Formats: sequence, C-alpha cells, structure tokens
Amino acid sequence: MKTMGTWFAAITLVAFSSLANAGIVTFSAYVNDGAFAAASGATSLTGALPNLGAQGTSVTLGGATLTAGNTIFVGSGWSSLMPGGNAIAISGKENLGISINTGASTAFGFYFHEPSQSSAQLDGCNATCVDSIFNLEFSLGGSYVDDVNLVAAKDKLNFFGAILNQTFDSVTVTETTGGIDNEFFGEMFVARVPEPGTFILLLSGIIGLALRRRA
Ligand SMILES: [Ca+2]
Ligand SMILES: [Ca+2]
Repeated sequence: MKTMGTWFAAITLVAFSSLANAGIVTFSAYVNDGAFAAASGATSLTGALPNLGAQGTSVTLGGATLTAGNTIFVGSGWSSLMPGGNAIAISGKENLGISINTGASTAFGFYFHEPSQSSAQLDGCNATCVDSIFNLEFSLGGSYVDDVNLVAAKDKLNFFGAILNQTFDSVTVTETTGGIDNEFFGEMFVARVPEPGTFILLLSGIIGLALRRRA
C-alpha cells in the first residue's frame, strides 16, 4: 500500500504541476491535421465538412456548434484548397464562436484559407481584401482561459493548432483587423480530456505496470 501511495503522490504532483502558468503552451502552423494529431493527440471535432449551403447564424457540425453574427455557409464554391472542397464562409466579418459539445479539451486545430484576390468568390475575398489579424480566445464554462493572435499566409492552405495546459470548451475567433473580405475555415480538431472512468482505468493500468516492474 505504501508503494501505491507513493505512486498516487507522484501522479498527483504531475497533474497539479501543469496548473501553474495555465494557458497556451504552443500555438503554431502545422503541415496538416496529421502533424497536429501527432503533436497533440487531437481527433476531428467537426468531421469532414459537408456541403450544406447557406445556414442561419448557427450550425452544428459533428461535435461543434458554430455561431456568427450573420449567415454561415458550409460547403463548396468558396475554397478549392480545402480538403474535400468544402469550407465554412461567413457573411460579414469572420467572427466565429466554436462551442465544443464533446467536453473539455486541451488542444484545438483547424484549416484556414485567407485569399488575396478581391474580385472572385471562389478562392477570393469577394470584397476589397485586407491583410487580416484574428484573435483566438479560449474559455471554459464562459470563463477566460487564454488568447492568441493569428496572421495567415495568403492564398495557401494553412493549418493552425494550439496546445494548452488547461482545459477549455469553447473558442471565439474575432477578426480584429479586417472586414467583410472573405476568409475560410475548414475541418476542426480537438484533443479531448479522458472521461473520469477512462482516466481511473488508465491510472490503475499505470500503477499495475509499475507494481509488476518492481516485483
Ligand atoms: Ca482578409
Ligand atoms: Ca474578413
């Protein structure tokens, strides 16, 4: 029992040490979702994007509910760079709320395309292009966790990913510099925190392995 107690103490220490300086550990561009998954353990949140056309100001895609101040479009005809050819476009400024219905998460990644051609709808801004700056704010239960700014390389498929040492259940994207010029979002990914039951199973597995190694 003393050995098990020591192990519990060690694991508890590790768990609590991550609470210091809570927030974003890394935010960077990745080659694709596979590279982000390898770094963070993230899996798809929205699923591959469907071709739905114009929605209201809210749409649920897989485990994500997206909300915007204007019409949200989901589908083809916007970005030919997106995997599968479907993208999320927003009428007006690209301010987007992302609620994660699958629960607390520690990483968030997404495909993103910012065009620089003013006149076109497909792969274009469909308005005068602006070099936009976006802010990504992470929160848990409506309480602020951390935020970071994003500037995308133009006319290419970007994948951005954030890894945090604290959990969050929503991400708010705000176009702090820019206007109605289009930018496109693609499939989104999160790393989910294991359910308590799964965590206890994992913990007992680790302890069992440690005890066997000591025997
Ligand atoms: Ca822009
Ligand atoms: Ca814009």
